[in-house]
Amino acid sequence: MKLASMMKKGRMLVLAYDHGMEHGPTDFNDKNVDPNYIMQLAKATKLPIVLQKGLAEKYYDKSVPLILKLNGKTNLYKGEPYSPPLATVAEAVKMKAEAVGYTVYIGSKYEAKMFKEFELVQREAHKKGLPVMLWVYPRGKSVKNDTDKDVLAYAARVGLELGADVVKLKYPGSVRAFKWVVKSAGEVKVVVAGGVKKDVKGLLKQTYDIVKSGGAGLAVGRNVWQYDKPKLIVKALKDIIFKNKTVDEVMHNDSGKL
Ligand code: FBP
Repeated sequence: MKLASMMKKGRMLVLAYDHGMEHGPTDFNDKNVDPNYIMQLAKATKLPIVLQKGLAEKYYDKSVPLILKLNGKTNLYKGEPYSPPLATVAEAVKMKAEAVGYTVYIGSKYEAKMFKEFELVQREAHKKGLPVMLWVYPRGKSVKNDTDKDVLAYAARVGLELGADVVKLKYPGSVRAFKWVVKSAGEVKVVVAGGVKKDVKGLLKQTYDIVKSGGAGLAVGRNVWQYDKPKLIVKALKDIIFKNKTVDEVMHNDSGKL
């Protein structure tokens, strides 16, 4: 499905695969370390995919929408987080990306620098008609709890203030808290990162709660491609996000398989 039509309908499911940069191959196994395997998965499930420039140049085959991630960092340095620009909107346009992705770490010592750099990206992307997905991660020594309801609501609001079209956040743990986060984002769509691999039921329940709270869905990596049967997981997530199915319905439909 085109990214624009997902955004218009207010429901989204996106496959994230920028972990090789953010975490290193430690997240991968023999299969999913191969970007070709992930491209095949995206193609089979028709999911938009998030890639850094290097992977996009070598592996992206235009079979699904591309969200080109324009900045990134490793997790080797443990100081105040800063994510430098690594690719441009012009490159995203050249690669026929349907959106660009960017991370800002609010609360970091380098917040102001990242805001300034993002401002240029946001303006250029909108000039070219590309929506912007903003990873807004509260992080750094000033941030005591990055899943606190008020901290995440602040992150959502910052995304709105900065001109993002979609914000990607962590989940605060409850429907009540997430409703406030979504409300704080105004018209900006809110998607949630999957985080470390969960048990299937936990993942589906959280996804159901996200949608119930007014969230758009997920931009998910490990909780899809670390499973043995990622296509079944995607089908279940799609049923919840796009077809409003319940966890029980989804588990029942695919009982024994998931
Ligand atoms: P997951 O669904 O695997 O959590 O991926 C979401 C994501 O935002 C990726 O796009 C990114 O690589 C990673 O998480 C960053 O994780 P963090 O900075 O929290 O370690």
